[in-house]
Amino acid sequence: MLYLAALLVHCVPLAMGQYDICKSWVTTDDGPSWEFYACQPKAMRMKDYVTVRVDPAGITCGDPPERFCTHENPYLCSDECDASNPDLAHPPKLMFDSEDEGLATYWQSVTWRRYPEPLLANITLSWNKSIELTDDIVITFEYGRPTIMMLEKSLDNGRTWHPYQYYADDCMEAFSMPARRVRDLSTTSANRVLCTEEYSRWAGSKKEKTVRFEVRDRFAIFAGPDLKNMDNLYTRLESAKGLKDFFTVTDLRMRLLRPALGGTYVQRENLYKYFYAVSNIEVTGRCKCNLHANLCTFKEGSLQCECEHNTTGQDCGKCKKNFRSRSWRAGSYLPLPNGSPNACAAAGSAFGNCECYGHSNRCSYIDFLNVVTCVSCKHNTRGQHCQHCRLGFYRNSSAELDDENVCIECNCNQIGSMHDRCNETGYCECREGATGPKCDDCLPNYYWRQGCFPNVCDDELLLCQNGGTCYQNQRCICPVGFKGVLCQQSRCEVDKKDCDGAPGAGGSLATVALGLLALRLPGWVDL
Ligand SMILES: *[C@@H]1O[C@H](CO)[C@@H](O)[C@H](O)[C@H]1NC(C)=O
Ligand SMILES: *[C@@H]1O[C@H](CO)[C@@H](O)[C@H](O)[C@H]1NC(C)=O
Ligand SMILES: *[C@@H]1O[C@H](CO)[C@@H](O)[C@H](O)[C@H]1NC(C)=O
Ligand SMILES: *[C@@H]1O[C@H](CO)[C@@H](O)[C@H](O)[C@H]1NC(C)=O
Ligand SMILES: *[C@@H]1O[C@H](CO)[C@@H](O)[C@H](O)[C@H]1NC(C)=O
Ligand SMILES: [Ca+2]
Repeated sequence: MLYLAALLVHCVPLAMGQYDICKSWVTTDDGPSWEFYACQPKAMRMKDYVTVRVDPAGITCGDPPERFCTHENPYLCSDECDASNPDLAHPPKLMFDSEDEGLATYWQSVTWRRYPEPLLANITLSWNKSIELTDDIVITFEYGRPTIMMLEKSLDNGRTWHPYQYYADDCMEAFSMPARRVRDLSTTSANRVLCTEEYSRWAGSKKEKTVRFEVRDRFAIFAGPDLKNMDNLYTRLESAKGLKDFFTVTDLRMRLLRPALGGTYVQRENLYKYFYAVSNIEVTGRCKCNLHANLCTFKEGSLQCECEHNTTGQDCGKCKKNFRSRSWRAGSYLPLPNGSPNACAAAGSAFGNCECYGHSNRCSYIDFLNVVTCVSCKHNTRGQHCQHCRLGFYRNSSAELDDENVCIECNCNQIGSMHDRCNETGYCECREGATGPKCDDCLPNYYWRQGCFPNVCDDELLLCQNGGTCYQNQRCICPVGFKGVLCQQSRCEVDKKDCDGAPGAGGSLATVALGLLALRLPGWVDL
């Protein structure tokens, strides 16, 4: 009780915000020691760490140089884009620079001179790292916002993509979706993918420049309008299935599908005023470190969590070697306010002194044997400490005991082997005639046919006689007039009527021929 009281006094960290520190040095009755907490890195301006790709090739203006005009000045087409002139070029990197006071710098697409072919462009942002969004994504368009666009996200470094939000001046027409607003979502629909008309209508190109993905409005569903009740948000992020993942991305893609039209229909006689121009893309978020790190650094071109709690990996997604006495778990925001670190533990440490080599999360006390044993060992292990392989599996000699690959399936051939168990080097126990580590081969002088059978005939010792041919070591195909396993018996030897009763001359001719053959093969009579 005294010990507990001491803990309570000391374990509240001197935190500036929530989940800021991963550990602190505290003094208890047992002396000083580390206390561990769930922790996460601070939110950052993610555009500083992004790689961008603009598709298709040739969509960026200026190669060859071209003129464009604006919706405000549709017939004064004196603006010029020229990729070879730094003052007139509009490369993708200008979406991520810091804007000086005054003039905006922007990426710009070619104009819509190919109308009515659609003017399509993809802007793909990649971090090569899972990011948790903490604020709105804000995309700033100069000269008007697209009338149709889509935001997509990937969670696996661009292998698969999912819609994140649809934007159109008419959602029904563009995407067959009803228009919705994020502000109208409820606690049960906070992670709904919707189509919004709020950012696509023409309002004059200078007035409304931004397109948003509203992270704050979605957070506010749980944390209140000023995000004051973050505890409630963190509780929801922990408990509502898929909510945390909804705000997690490794990549984002803006699919620009139709440019600003200046509030009217497309005027074919002046297509130089239709194009995309993006001056800034603001993405605010934090590295996803599974609540095992409070620092995230940019190393060798990628963001990397500085993992604590004896975890490792880009997202602190696994336990360090020799710290796998239980399975890896993400830290938890709960219980409030410090959460649970769910740290990885050294092999042989705590956990009721029951080592499970990371193959089980649970131990149980067996009363009548007076032992503590691991429960439901995973990765095909078994035993009190999950230290053995299940029957039908054998120990992977190149893997540590705490490796997920520690047990390899025996994979014995079902027909060739006695059972599906094997010895420590993976050798199965073979039935008669079978061989090989998995018993899927036959010994010499055996042939495979749903198992190994001894050869009936072959080319060496068990030759077919009297011109018979050996068929797949299984039987001799005998010429007319002979029979027996090796064609060793003449039919007329056995049954006289086979010789005399044979109708026509063919039969007797054959007998003569075979007789001659027999003369050249002394010894056959002995058989
Ligand atoms: C944009 O990306 C989507 C997939 O997310 C792809 O289907 C489409 O072809 C791309 N468009 C262009 C213009 O590259
Ligand atoms: C992505 O990050 C991983 C881990 O930091 C690194 O090994 C890999 O080289 C990076 N890939 C690219 C394309 O930057
Ligand atoms: C991680 O391992 C080190 C070295 O054994 C140990 O001092 C530390 O307490 C461990 N941390 C956690 C959170 O278990
Ligand atoms: C044995 O373990 C090593 C190390 O984990 C692993 O790379 C290898 O794939 C495993 N072998 C088999 C056959 O599973
Ligand atoms: C496993 O069986 C094979 C074949 O019988 C044998 O060569 C090997 O030495 C055995 N390994 C062990 C560890 O017993
Ligand atoms: Ca810019």
